[in-house]
Amino acid sequence: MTNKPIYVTQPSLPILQEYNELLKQIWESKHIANNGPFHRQFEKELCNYLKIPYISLFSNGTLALITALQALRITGEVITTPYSFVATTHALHWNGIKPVFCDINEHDYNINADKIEALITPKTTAIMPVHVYGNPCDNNKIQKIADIYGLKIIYDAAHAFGVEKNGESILNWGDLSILSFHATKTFNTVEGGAIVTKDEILKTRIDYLKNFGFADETTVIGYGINAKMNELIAAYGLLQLKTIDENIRKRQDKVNLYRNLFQNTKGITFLPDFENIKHNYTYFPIFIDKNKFGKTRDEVYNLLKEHNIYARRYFYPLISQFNAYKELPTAAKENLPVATQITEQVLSLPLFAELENENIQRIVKIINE
Ligand code: T4K
Repeated sequence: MTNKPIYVTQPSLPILQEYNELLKQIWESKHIANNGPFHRQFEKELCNYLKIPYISLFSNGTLALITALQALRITGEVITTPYSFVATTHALHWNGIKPVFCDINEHDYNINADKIEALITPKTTAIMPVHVYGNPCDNNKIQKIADIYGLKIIYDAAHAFGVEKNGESILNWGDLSILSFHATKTFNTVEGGAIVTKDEILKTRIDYLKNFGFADETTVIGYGINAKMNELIAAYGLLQLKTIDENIRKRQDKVNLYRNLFQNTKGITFLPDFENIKHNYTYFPIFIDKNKFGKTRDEVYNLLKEHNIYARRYFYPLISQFNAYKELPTAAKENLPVATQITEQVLSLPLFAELENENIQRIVKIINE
């Protein structure tokens, strides 16, 4: 144990010598971008690992979200959650779509499916839920509403790499799911992202759109963008797949240790493992009720900082509280009572595979005392 700063996360990296070997191959072939051999292999291996039929790789999760909305030609209004990273709603804005904020559940902090229907208008074309902290949304209810009203579903599954329900990937839910492979995620490719689809033709469309819309040298099928993953990143990702299971196992041990150490702390709650779910342990958020705990979330956040420990308030403020969105009719706090309460209580504690148990004990001790 040292007194080095401890951040909310620290990326796991592939073994440098192994990466050098793959880089040598790239240097020899000179194929460094645009659907090269490592890119194709990475897509194939991800499909196997994630138990999904098709995936399109992206340079980051935000561009994957923006492109997913383009691919399905989503317009008008989209119902989404305010309790997420701001990229979720920004992707709507970049498509000229009006976000409609729906409150979250009290048990998992995902979009409250019972409140979606009341927000549907003639302009609604889709629902964009987020599997926040990798905990699966209530897909059955959301899909039923989408079917009745003829809406598309795009899951922001940025946190949900490898998450399964009853042995099946939750990435197969809805029309499309997007992933983030950012440095701060359980599975990282430095930066990166993906769109998961069950439809081969839709995958082709997505692949065209992420490459300027080019279907061939002279045909452009739409307003494409450049959002491709390059070969250096795809090779890095292939190596990350070798250690991801071990990485998740280590994270699970850390989460269990935190849970044990906090089990008798009055005023601090955390999310459980949910039944029949294979979790990926990307975050460890705690929720601090100041009336029962005696200190506010921000007091705890600042106290940890004094000890060189940098927890993060994922997700505070709510997206609906940012200047860019706060004037929207559904952004009012009265419409979002659960999200408004949770955003004031949340603190994501440091969690990564190499985090030492002694440091977890130290973090909990600082908070408990
Ligand atoms: N949808 C959702 C629901 C998302 O959560 C996100 C991203 C997206 C969409 C968009 O996906 P991407 O376009 O990002 O692929 C981070 C990440 O940048 C972002 O990817 C993530 N969600 C969000 C929740 O968190 P910051 O601003 O908090 O990250 P940063 O740079 O402050 O990093 C946190 C800590 O991690 C640092 O204090 C130290 C450590 N760190 C970070 C990096 C980048 C390292 O040790 N090494 C590193 O290289 O946003």
